[in-house]
Amino acid sequence: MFSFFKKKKKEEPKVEEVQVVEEVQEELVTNSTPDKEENTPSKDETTEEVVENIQKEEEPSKEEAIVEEIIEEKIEPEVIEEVAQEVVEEKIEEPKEEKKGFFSRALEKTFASIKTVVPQKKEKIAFDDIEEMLIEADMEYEIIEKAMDGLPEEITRKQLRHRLVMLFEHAPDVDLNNLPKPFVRLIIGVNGAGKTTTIAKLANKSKKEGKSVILGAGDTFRAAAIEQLATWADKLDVPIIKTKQGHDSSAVAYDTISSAVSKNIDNVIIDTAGRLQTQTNLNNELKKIVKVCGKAQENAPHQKLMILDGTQGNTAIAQARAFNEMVGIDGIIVTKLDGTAKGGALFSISNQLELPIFFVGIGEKQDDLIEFSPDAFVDSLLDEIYTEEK
Ligand SMILES: Nc1nc2c(ncn2[C@@H]2O[C@H](COP(=O)(O)OP(=O)(O)OP(=O)(O)O)[C@@H](O)[C@H]2O)c(=O)[nH]1
Ligand SMILES: [Mg+2]
Repeated sequence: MFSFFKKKKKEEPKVEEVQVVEEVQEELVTNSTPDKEENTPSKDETTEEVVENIQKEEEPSKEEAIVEEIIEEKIEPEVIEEVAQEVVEEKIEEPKEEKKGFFSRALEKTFASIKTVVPQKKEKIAFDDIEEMLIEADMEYEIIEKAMDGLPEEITRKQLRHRLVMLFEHAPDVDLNNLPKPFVRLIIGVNGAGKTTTIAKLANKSKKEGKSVILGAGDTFRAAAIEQLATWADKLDVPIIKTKQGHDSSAVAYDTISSAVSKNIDNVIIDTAGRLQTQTNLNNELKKIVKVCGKAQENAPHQKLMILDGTQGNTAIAQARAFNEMVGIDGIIVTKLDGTAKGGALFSISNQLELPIFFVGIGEKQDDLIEFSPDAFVDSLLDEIYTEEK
C-alpha cells in the first residue's frame, strides 16, 4: 500500500549532464586555472578564457547566439575590484522570536482555512473532514487520496501524523559536516518568486552561524536587480561581486567563486535572473552558468536551489519540474508562506517533485527564513485540530 511513499533511487544522470561533466573534467585537466594554484587570480583573463571556452564548446542555437551577442562583453576588472570587499565576521543579533510554534504563526492563514472545516479540537476526526481540510489547504487531491488510503472513518492524531510526515520523505542530501569550501549555491526560479530576498536571508543565516559568505549578482538583466542585491549586501555587511547590466552572468558566477576560493570564504550564493521554463534563451544562459561554476570549482554549484512562490500553491510544481529537467534541482525553498492559505501545497511540492524543502520564507526581512522540518510542520498543523498531544 505504501509503495507510493518509497523513496525512489537517485536518478541516473541524463546524457546531457554526463557530457557536461566530462567536458568540464577535460577542461580542468587541460586548462587548470592559475587561481587555484597560486591563490593570486588574474581575474579578467581567467574569466574571459573560461567563458570563451564554454562558448566554443557549444554549438549555439540561433536564439542562443542572439543572447550571447547581448551578454558577451566581459566584466571590467576595475568594476570587480571596486566591489570586492573584505569579509566581515561580525555577528548579527539573534532573532528574539522563539522557534517553538513558528509554523503556527507563519501559517496563520492556512490554519484559519483549516479551522473552517474543523472548528473544534477533537480526539478523533471524521475521514471526510480531514479530506476536506487538506483540500482547503491546497494539498493536491491525488496526494490526499494516496495519503489517506486505508484510514478508518474516525482518524486519530497518531494515524494522520504518520501519513502526513511520510509525504516528506525526501530528506536533504547534504552532509553538513563535510561541506566543500567554498560551498556554492545557485538560486533559480521564475520572476518575483523571492530569489534575491531569500539570498539575503541565507547570507544572514551564514553570518549568524559564524560562516563567511560572498554574493554574486548574477541577475544582470536589470540594473535594479543588481542594485537590490548590492543594497542587501551593504545592509548585511557581506561582500558582493557584481557587474554592469547586460554583461555575462556566468562571468559573474565565475568571479564570485574565484574570489571565494582566493579569500577562503565559506559560502557562495549566486543570484540569477527570473525566467520562465519556456524562455529558451534564458534557459540556455542558466545551463551555461551551471557549467561555468564547475570550471571555477569542482562540482560547483553544489546546490541548485529552486525558489517557489508559496502563494501559487500547487501551480508552482509544474515550474519546478521543468527547471529540474533543465538543470537538475537539489532542493526547494518556498517563500511567502506568511501571505497564503495554501500551506498544504508543501506536501504536494515535496512529494511530487521528490525533492527536499530546505527552508520556507515567512516575510520580507532578513530573519524571516525557517529551516523546514516536516515533524514541526505536521505537528503544528495537528495542534490546530486535535486535542491529544501526540
Ligand atoms: N511576505 C513575503 N514577501 C516576500 C517573501 N520573500 C520575498 N518576498 C517579497 O516578494 C517580492 C519579490 O521578491 P524578490 O526577492 O525581489 O524576488 P525575485 O525572485 O528576486 O524577483 P526577480 O528578480 O524579479 O525575478 C519582494 O517584494 C519581496 O520582499 C516572503 O517570504 N514573504
Ligand atoms: Mg531578483
